[in-house]
Amino acid sequence: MRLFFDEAQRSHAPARELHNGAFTAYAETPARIDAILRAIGPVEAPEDRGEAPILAVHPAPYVTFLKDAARLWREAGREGDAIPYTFPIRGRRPLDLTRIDALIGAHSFDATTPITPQAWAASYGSAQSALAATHAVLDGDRAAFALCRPPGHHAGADYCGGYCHLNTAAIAAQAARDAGVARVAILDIDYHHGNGTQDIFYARGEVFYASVHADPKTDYPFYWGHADEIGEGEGIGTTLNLPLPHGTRIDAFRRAQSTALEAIAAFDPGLLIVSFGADTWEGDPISHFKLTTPDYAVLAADIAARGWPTVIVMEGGYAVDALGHNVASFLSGF
Ligand code: SP5
Ligand code: ZN
Repeated sequence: MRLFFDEAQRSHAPARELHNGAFTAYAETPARIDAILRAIGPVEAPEDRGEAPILAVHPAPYVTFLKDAARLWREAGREGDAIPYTFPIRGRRPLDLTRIDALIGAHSFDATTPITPQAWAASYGSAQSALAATHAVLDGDRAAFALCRPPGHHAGADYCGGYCHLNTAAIAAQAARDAGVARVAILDIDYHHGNGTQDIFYARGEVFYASVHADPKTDYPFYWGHADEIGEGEGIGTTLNLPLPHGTRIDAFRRAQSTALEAIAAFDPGLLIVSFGADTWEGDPISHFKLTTPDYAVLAADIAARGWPTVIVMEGGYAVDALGHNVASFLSGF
């Protein structure tokens, strides 16, 4: 299987994040990259496909904001990473925002996703890795892996959050659509619901989004991922949410994933994108499921058995010492 990663993805390294009311060490650290590389072996740098496939998902003003935010933060006299603290909640009218404090709040849904001077370059590299894996599969490979870090599934078309700036799975899905694949499915098995991916495709019928995740009644991102969210308009029936309780082990997780795979099979996709998070692992420091390292090979084999051309993009997973083994176990199933 071809494996893609761009060295620029290392550069984004926030110092800290707001966690339970205090600042703690940032969980989505570049050390995650080395843990994965050690376990999966040599990777290829992606070809640079430019900004067009990113702009096919994310509006230009949002991309401009990501490029400018750290500089505007500095110009406002601040040190350290840009962090939002005020948000235009439901119903605020569109405004011509220029102050960095206003811009960053309008383009974020949480205060846990700092924007460093390197955030754009790293996220751009992550998106290019996802695109390279997508094109490998479009060109005939059975499966390909993109070591996407920063991750992507919490980023909406025009907002960041959950350590994500650009939605790599959505960029991959849109690239596949633009290459002529009529129906694309996304299976999200990160611990957290992929609110950004769901939002981007919520009203679209040609991209199916299925997610197995911690119940948003108890877990981040709280406002998305409930079982009654099924899509809207043209997209009714092409969103499937399967929330699970704390303590979930492989049997219940595997059953939920099979439910998702059955729904995807009925949709009959030409290509599958897997948003893979290893934060479902039993020792993950920020999560509450109980999957083991060998379980990931089982889940992957169930996916591979369906026979769809498959692009795997990396999402979360914060137990750095186990992360490489968990990713390698998952990839071994293909
Ligand atoms: C891609 C992904 O898995 N994003 C997860 C974002 C979860 N954010 C909410 C939980 C915050 C936990 N903060 C842990 C800080 C450790 N120092
Ligand atoms: Zn996660």
